[in-house]
Amino acid sequence: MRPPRLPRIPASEITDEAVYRDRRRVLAAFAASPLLATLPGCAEAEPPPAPKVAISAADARAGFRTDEPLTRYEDVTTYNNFYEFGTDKGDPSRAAKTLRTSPWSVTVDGECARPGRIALDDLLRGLAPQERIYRLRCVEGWSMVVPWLGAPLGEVLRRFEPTSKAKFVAFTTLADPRQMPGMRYRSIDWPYKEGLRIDEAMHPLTLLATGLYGKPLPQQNGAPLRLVVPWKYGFKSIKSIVAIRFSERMPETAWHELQPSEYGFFSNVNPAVDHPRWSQKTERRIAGTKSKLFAERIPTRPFNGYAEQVAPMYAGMDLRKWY
Ligand SMILES: Nc1nc2c(c(=O)[nH]1)N[C@H]1C(S)=C(S)[C@@H](COP(=O)(O)O)O[C@H]1N2
Ligand SMILES: [Mo]
Repeated sequence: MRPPRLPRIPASEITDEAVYRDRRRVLAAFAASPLLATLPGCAEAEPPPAPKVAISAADARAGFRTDEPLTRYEDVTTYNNFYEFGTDKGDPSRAAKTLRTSPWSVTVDGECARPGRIALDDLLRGLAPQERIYRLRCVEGWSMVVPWLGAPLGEVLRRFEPTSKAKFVAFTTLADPRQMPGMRYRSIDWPYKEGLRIDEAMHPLTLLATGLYGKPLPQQNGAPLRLVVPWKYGFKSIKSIVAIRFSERMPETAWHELQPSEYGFFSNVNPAVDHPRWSQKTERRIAGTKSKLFAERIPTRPFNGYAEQVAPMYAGMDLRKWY
């Protein structure tokens, strides 16, 4: 039996809808869609409460785990940004099912002693998946708490022996129009690109995720391999990575290229610096067990609450300048 179709939520309940529609407006090729996204994945009945996670003092200090309520699996996997599969939040979970994630290989090159194309299994060989419970703060003003599985990016990168010229690391998403229907819109200049400074890439909080909720990563969340950089706006957490390059120069990134005045290279979460078109002081936390998409509005914290762990990397930098 098919579950009954859920009613569309009134616009008044989704203030953030305006925000992401507004962001989407910069993508010139799109006709403005008057439709609200359908509310995905919400059950009729109240689901059982999320299990309370016990975290050690050491993990809390490192920022590896938070004891905030987890966002429900159903929401983490049906409320997505993955423009290669469409720009509505429900598009990726519908359209990405056909993304072939095996076999998968990653090309690593640039300023390193051991470049090459490597199968995913070899890339991660010997690295036991670690669980990290991170906040994810999208630049649009919503946030989640996600239990990821993955390997610290730094441990993976070290295997390629970056040289002293490797000041930055650039990442590229797969770009296959046959598998990615959203690519027919010339929204982003595909492939999606992201980058980190080398110290950010090597930071213990930076994760190469392969799973969530103890399961392999669903396609819509960036299978089989995606970045998670919890102190930066979500768009830095690039999905379905096929290439990694060490470089001496700061690499171009997809959102910066599209709108340099709105999306910088660093993009550290910063409530003191508004997006040119909306405030970043607060966020809607999608969490808990209530059958509603947006939970309460909470204050956004500098570096998304990871200041203690990452702020020293930016000492002396004018953070107001680096939106
Ligand atoms: N390749 C690619 N990676 C991407 C995106 C995208 O559109 N394409 N969207 C980004 C944005 S804006 C966010 S907020 C996160 C969302 O991750 P999630 O869907 O797993 O929550 O993925 C980021 N990574
Ligand atoms: Mo985002």
